[in-house]
Amino acid sequence: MGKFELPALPYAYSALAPHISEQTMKLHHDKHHQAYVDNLNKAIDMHPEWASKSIEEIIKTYNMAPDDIKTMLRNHGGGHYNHSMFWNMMSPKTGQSPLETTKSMISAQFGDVDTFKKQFGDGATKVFGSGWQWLVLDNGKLALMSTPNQDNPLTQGKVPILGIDVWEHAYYVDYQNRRADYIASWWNVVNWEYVEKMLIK
Ligand code: MN3
Repeated sequence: MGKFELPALPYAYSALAPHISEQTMKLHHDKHHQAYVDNLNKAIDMHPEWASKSIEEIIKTYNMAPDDIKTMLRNHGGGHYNHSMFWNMMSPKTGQSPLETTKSMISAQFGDVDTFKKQFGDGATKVFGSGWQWLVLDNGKLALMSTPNQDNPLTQGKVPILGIDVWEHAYYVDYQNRRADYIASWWNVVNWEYVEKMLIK
């Protein structure tokens, strides 16, 4: 039984290489993301009244869930939601630049794209342990934030626009402990077309 399913990767496992290897993508998608989906479904099976909720509703309201599944919904619901986004935030069409609306919103908030990348990268470097760095919409304005573990900005009423997974499982095979190198290389695979769609909708 289970309502949530692992979405297929929107490109080949090898499509982001050399920035992210085929091996990392296979482990990350087929093992880690699958485990979040499986554990989320276990939680739903324990309290089937939660089966009618969308993943977004779960992320926003897990705090109201019964105590025995609250943490499962937070961690595994968040894991499923974060990774479903993350695959689409990257593209095999490497070397993209921010498109028109994105560029002007970034410039308004951060000065210019390079300054934004520096601040986002600094935030991603500083996430202690496992977590995510995000670009979010907060009351219509772009802002940076990080979240621990598999928490998502949506829980705090912010809209995630772009995010990087800085759990070691996202980069250890390719970069070992060099998180900063992973972040620097990750910019090559950012799907700025996705970001633009998020900002103009
Ligand atoms: Mn991950």
